[in-house]
Amino acid sequence: MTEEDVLHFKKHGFVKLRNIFSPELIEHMQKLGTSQVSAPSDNYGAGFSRLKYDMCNDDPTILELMSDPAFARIMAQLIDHQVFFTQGLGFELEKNKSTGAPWHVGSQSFGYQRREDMGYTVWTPLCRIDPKDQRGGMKYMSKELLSGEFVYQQINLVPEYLKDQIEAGKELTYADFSAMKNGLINSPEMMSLLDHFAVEDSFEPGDVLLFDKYVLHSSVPLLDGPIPSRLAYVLRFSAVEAQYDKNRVEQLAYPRGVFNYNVPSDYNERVASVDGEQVYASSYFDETREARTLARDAG
Ligand SMILES: O=C(O)CCC(=O)C(=O)O
Ligand SMILES: [Fe+2]
Repeated sequence: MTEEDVLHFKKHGFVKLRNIFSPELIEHMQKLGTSQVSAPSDNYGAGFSRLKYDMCNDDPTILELMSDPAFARIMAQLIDHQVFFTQGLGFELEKNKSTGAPWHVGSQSFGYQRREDMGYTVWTPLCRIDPKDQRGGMKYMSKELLSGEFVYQQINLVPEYLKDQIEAGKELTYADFSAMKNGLINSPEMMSLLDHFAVEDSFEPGDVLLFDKYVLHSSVPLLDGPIPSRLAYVLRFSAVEAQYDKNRVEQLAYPRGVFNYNVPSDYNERVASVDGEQVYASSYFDETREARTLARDAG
């Protein structure tokens, strides 16, 4: 990692880092992934062939990584404040089939914290990604050009609007809700605009993309070629000082009841309970708090 990487991350909100994870760890993630991802059970995540939320949130090997001096040092150089590992996820794209996730921000994965609290993702594809050939990676937008922070606000307007519409007798479907939520940044015009300015990197196994929660990003479908499917292992991190946002959690949960769909995780409900409480201090983490915390004294 170079000084340039640090500046790139500060400026754009994302940075691709080479050779971060060992072949052994990649193999471990592959094993975890292959055994745990499963076909989406309903609308949520339908763009993926298989996915899994809460994939090994407490896996000992993954937790060991947090006290790995080299990894902790890299994260500390890039991120200005103390963070802790919250959640693991797996996303699989099938060749010539899966569309993955459209343009979005981590409004679900960081749904438990306030909009202004920081969250970070380490996205790790478990196979080679060549954006000039078979593709299958991700594309992302520099925060300097367009920050996705407004999407957290926009999405949080939807549940109350939905409720009022339903109370006024409108019949709404999951598709209507989905369009209200994702339609704005995935309209043909906005998609063309984002696609034009997006960055799509190449990856070798062991390389990662670090991005913060305001970075707009989208899956890139896996095209024809020798790789049958692409699995990515995803680590989420939260700032230690982040506070529980109960209203956000309830807003996110509301449409689920209405349209009877399942988000593949109840993490946001479980992780804390009192509005404004420090998530890191919640009893949910009593057993593993130390193990999840990235050391900052590693230099
Ligand atoms: O792997 C993908 O295609 C999507 C991953 C993603 O959206 C995320 O990690 O936040
Ligand atoms: Fe995402």
